Amino acid sequence: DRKPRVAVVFGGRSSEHGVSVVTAASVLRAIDRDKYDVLPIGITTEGRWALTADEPERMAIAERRMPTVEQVADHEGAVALPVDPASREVVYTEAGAVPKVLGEVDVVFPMLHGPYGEDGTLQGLLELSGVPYVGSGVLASAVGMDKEYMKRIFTSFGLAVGPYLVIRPREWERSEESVRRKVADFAGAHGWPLFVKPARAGSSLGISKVEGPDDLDAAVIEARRHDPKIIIEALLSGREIECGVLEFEDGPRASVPAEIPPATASDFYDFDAKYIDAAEGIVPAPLTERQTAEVRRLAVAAFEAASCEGLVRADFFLLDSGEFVINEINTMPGFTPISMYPRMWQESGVGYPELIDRLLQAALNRATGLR
Ligand code: G1L
Repeated sequence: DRKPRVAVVFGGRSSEHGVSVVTAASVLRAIDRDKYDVLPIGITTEGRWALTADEPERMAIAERRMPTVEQVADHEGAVALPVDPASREVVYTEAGAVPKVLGEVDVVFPMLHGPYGEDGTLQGLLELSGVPYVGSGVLASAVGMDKEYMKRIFTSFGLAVGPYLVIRPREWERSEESVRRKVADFAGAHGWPLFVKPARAGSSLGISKVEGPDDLDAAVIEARRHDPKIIIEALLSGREIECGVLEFEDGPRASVPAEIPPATASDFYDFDAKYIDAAEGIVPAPLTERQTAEVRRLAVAAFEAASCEGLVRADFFLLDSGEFVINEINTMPGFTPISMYPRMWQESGVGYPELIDRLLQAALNRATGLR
């Protein structure tokens, strides 16, 4: 009886290429080789797909430099798949090559950050290829990437969100002046500072804290470099609480929650802090039993609201009023053994190898096609 073959797809043309390689190394180390055959597939910084060496020790940060797929792709026996997403021509003419390789795979563990990775597009390719994959599908991935639709969905499912304002591409292009007025009204209601963010961005890039109207234009221009649609959020005063949700055989369950201390939380602009200094998080969060039960209920509700699959990390603010407000969900949270999501599950009795096994089992048990 053949072992299921797992393709771990990592790297990619993202500012967080290195984070993905380091994370894939942890996953490659932890996957149970008695139970699964593993096929590491790296995507280079240029967008070339390659069957890479199954050598996680070569995928570590060395001499203060992030690792790249190129390091493991250039080994003897490496195969560059004939797909180059950088070139339209090759994608269209050779698109069949991806399903062909993936056709020999039972399940994909996608570990790509940002656009074309966690936004639902890769998930769509895998749907078309008929290959099951770990984590959320097309819709939940796309929702998790778009801060506007995320808030709209939470609101419609009765989850409280903080005050926000969306600036659509054409609004800014037609009249910067009317956008400035709209923002001034919003600040009149909710106060300064405001956070100006690209509506769809995988990391913390393009985010500014704006103290007053004079800094608005620069912040909008910076955010628009990452996404022409931007979202403006009020500052919420409260504690930052996170909770992991994992799909078990009988449905999703919430982990113990964690608290991100303010010093780390204010490093929002530094994405290294988000992934590498995750060790700062306090697990379990010092909350009352009622607060713990409440945030776990809300985390599962957020998972269901967005139709998530496999896993999600739900991030909340606990306001001074005692109310939990959902900030965002992350369908592909930081996933090294010291990242918050695995740490929250460790503390809940599910260790890293078991976590990976449960995610693979959930993906393999899912019917492909309509669900
Ligand atoms: F496949 C999972 F389990 F859904 C999954 C995949 C990828 C969980 C978390 C991640 N995370 C990452 O790949 C990343 C944080 C390295 C970049 Cl998004």
